[in-house]
Amino acid sequence: ITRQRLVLGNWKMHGNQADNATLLSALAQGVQAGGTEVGVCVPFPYLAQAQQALSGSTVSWGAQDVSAQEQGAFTGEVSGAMLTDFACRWVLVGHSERRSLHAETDAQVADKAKAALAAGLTPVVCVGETLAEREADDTLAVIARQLAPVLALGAPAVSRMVLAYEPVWAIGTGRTASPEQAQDVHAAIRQSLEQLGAGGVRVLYGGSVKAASAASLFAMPDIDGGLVGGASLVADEFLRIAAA
Ligand code: G2H
Repeated sequence: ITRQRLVLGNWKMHGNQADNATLLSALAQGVQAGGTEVGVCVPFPYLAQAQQALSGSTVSWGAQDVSAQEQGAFTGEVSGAMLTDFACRWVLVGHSERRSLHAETDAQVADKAKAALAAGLTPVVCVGETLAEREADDTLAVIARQLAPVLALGAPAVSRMVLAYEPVWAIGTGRTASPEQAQDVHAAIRQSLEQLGAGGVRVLYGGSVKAASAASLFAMPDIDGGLVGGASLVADEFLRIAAA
């Protein structure tokens, strides 16, 4: 199977209308059709701006979280249907910052992925171990535990997702996993996807990806692209990562 390369930006809680306008127009102009697929996951208030700036370009957009609920009395939450209302393609679910700072459980992350699919979005399900877990040699067990409720949704559902491996110790720390370290985990994830019958699912690497490190990471056989935080806020850097 050939899996189309994908590079997604995760702006996290950064941006303002003026800076976004510059960044989005640089991306709209800088990404050509036919190569690596490129998208950005922006804060909720800027979805309309992203939609307006990127419509007609080859760059897609999405959000960084979604409610597991369809609608109702859930103050502060945003539903999948609201995201598709802004023509979102992607939504991150289970980013480590959501898991650690908002106590999202593996089961809740799977529920969010399911809700995203039901709304017609592509969930990008993030998994990854902490430094303590890696040092205790628990990496693959942690990834398997995090993925279990997601894989339990079954092959037809999982086939419509993207996964992202983001070692927590590499996030925003400037410390990237080596291509070999990342590949080891990606190979294990790939194996579980194949066992399920969802081998076509793309698995992105995330964690301090920079233009300088992107090419060697993306050269690994089971790394299908990147989920890029800090470096996605600088048009030039992000475009160089997509080109890698
Ligand atoms: C990991 C990544 C994007 P950064 O969180 O999701 O961020 O590239 O800043 O480590």
